[in-house]
Amino acid sequence: MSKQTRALEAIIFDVDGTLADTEEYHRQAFNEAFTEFDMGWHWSQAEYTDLLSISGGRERIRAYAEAHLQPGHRPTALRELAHTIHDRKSDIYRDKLCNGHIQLRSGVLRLLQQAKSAGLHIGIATSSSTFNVETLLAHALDRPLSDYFEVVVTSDTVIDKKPSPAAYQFALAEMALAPHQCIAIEDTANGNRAALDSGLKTLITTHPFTYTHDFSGASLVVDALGMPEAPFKVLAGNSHGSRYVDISLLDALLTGSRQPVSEWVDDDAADDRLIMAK
Ligand code: XBP
Repeated sequence: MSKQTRALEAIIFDVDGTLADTEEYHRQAFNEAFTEFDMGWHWSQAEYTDLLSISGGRERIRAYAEAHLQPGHRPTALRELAHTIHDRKSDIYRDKLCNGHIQLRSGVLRLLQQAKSAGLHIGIATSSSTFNVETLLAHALDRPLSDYFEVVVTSDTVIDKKPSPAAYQFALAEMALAPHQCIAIEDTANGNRAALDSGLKTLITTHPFTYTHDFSGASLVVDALGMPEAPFKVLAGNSHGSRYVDISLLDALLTGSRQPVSEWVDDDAADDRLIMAK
């Protein structure tokens, strides 16, 4: 089998619902903040499932307030109210991360370690805040965040939230890579859209809050990255005979055919081989 130049140079991860199942922590934090502010609001899991169609907690609160407060509130007042409640919600969320036992989703640490060993670029593109990401990964990762992620794009980096492609475009620019060299791993329709509109192919890992989302255009939809001893369930797309997500499968999603990682050569070696062949 001729050696094949690998296409995959980077993996860009979403955070909430992708690296870890954090959305239930977020939902509880929203509700505790609503109680503290005596808003009379409570987001059930079913309601939160719908609300996850809005990226960004502050935007989620403001949209809900516009629909549930008595009319006549000035837009600036609604914006300030959402901002104040969201700041308190974020403090409560981070306390939950610090006092809970949040873990990375199945297969995430295995894939991070494999990608790092293979010299791939690894990035993050999220609609949540840098502080939230740092708090989550300080408690869920086995090493400092910077040991894995060379780029972390958050709501503090770019203003526009998903489905805007801004976060992925910023991450690509920071890594100086072209979209065709990267793949995004996401969990929501907005995240899938944001990555696709950035020119990236996408792998979706679903969970109860978002499995009903429209993932049109995704290369593969599975219920988790999976492990050799706990394979994923394929919900849509071509898994190329894989039972769990590894860098060889991610490369196959970019190239259309699977090559064992041992068959990979990097671009420089491939160029040298081509020169020799002339
Ligand atoms: C998920 C979001 C966030 C979280 C809540 O971001 O949309 O809004 O639900 O976090 P992503 P905040 O999927 O891009 O990681 O309250 O900090 O927004």
